[in-house]
Amino acid sequence: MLNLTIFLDGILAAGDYIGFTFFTGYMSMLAASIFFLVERGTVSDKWKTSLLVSALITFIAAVHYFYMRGIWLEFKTSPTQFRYIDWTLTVPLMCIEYYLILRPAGASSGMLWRLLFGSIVMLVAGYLGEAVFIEQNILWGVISTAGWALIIYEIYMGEASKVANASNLAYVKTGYNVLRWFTLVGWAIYPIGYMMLPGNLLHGLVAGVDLTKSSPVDLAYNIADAINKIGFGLVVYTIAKNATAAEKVGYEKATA
Ligand SMILES: *C/C=C(C)/C=C/C=C(C)/C=C/C1=C(C)CCCC1(C)C
Repeated sequence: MLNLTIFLDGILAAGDYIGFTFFTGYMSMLAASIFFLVERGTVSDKWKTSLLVSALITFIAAVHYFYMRGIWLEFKTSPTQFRYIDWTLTVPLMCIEYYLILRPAGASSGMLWRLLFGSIVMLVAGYLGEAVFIEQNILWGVISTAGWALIIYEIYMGEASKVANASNLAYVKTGYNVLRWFTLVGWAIYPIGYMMLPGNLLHGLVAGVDLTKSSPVDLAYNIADAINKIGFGLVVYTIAKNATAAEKVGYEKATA
């Protein structure tokens, strides 16, 4: 029954703007996946895995958005389980993306494990606050933020930032700086959305919203996902393109 309704969920009402963002999220993730996969053929061998990972991130999101869109249309509830399954797969892939970019410059696997550890704390605590211990969502939000802080520490002050700074490749440095800006500023949209949950600090801002028809939290998450998954992938793509062009003219040799 549920399977059927997810496919045949029917009507997107004119005023259902949250529904709109689920549809555009789905379609843009799918389009981005095709883009990264096709463009993968235009970068040098070293960068093909990075573009594949970008495509996997948006593709995994596209599949989850397909289901989340159906759940939203049918039941007008937040698809929290699918949301967190998606994040549990895609956020670690973003950590791997950092590792792939910094590995040639000397990043250790310890850096990758620290990023993964921070991600797990962030996502497990977020899920507990949003779906299990809803009454304590502030406490779990604080724990989750500590996990995010570990990631921020690693990429701004830890080994990752030292390795990037020491790299003599301009496109790696510039690209890395943009990527970590996504993780600091783009990712901040998620906790802001979370704080609009009932009982949390920013709920007052959306207190007048009818939660049986709309969901400010999902709106924030959908916007954030589009920025952080597609935008992040495009930065990786730009690094790969610049690197490929530089390799062609032997720039690496000249600056080594
Ligand atoms: C593609 C999905 C991404 C990049 C998801 C990122 C999610 C976060 C940065 C979530 C962070 C949260 C906090 C920092 C505190 C409140 C709970 C969360 C899980 C929303």
